[in-house]
Amino acid sequence: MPYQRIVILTGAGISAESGIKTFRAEDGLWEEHRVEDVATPEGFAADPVLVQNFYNGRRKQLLSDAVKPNAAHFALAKLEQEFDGELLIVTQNIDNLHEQAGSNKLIHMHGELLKMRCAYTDILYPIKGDISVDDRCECCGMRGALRPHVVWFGEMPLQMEDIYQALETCDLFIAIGTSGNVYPAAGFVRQAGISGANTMEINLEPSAVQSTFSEHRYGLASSEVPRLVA
Ligand code: BV8
Repeated sequence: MPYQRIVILTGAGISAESGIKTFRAEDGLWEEHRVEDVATPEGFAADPVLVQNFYNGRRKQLLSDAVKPNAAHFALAKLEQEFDGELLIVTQNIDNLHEQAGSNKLIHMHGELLKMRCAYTDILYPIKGDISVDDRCECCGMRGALRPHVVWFGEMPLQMEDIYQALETCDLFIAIGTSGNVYPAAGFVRQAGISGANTMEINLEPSAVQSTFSEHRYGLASSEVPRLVA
């Protein structure tokens, strides 16, 4: 590859073939719930039990033997090992399949399902089970203080400065498995283009921002990504 600095944005589509539901497919996550009810601070305040159960269910599925990284995750981990330039994966996903596949240079801009956070102190804790509204927080002893370490709508995504810095200097930007509906992630391709980077969309179908990409590859991530990395 003639490139030196690559930024890769991944979305729910890269984990679909690992058995994790995407958000906007007909059998998607949001079909069962209104986003406002389960992925906003207001929804959490209104019904913390519903929201904790929504994430407890997704955490249980992620930790089941049935959910493993697929060929797309492994191809990106191989790229990180073999590429002699700078590579950064920015994922919108809260699963840990990139880590399981061996990727290290990774930013979870929307948080992580296997971490919880004290709503008062922002201290993070690993979590492999359920979070209950009755759980007492270790750091402040408060009940109801523990929330999923997940960025909800209306909340600031994580490590935005690091991401914008990488977008300003990259010479290749690839988006994999994202519908381009959620900002600021959906705007990264424009940012990369302004920096003069080549931009490529790999998806099952054209995304909402497909016209901003200079290259497009449509198909399953598990076949298109290994082909790209080969
Ligand atoms: C913020 C964590 C301020 C929770 C998530 C109006 C206009 C513009 C913006 C806004 C607006 N009104 C409100 C906003 C802001 C809002 C937003 O964008 N709303 C949208 C709905 C309009 N954004 C926010 O609130 C964000 N915060 O803006 O703060 C700010 C801004 C800049 C700088 C600082 C501060 C916070 C958004 C984060 C919300 N949290 N996740 C959880 O996971 O439960 S978002 C959640 O949905 C995911 O994390 C992901 O980001 C998003 C889903 O998107 P995708 O990953 O793309 O998944 P989707 O199902 O949509 O698509 C999957 C794609 O894969 C499909 O295209 C499919 O074809 C493809 N696919 C499927 N299978 C495969 C495949 N491709 C290849 N192979 C396959 N096998």
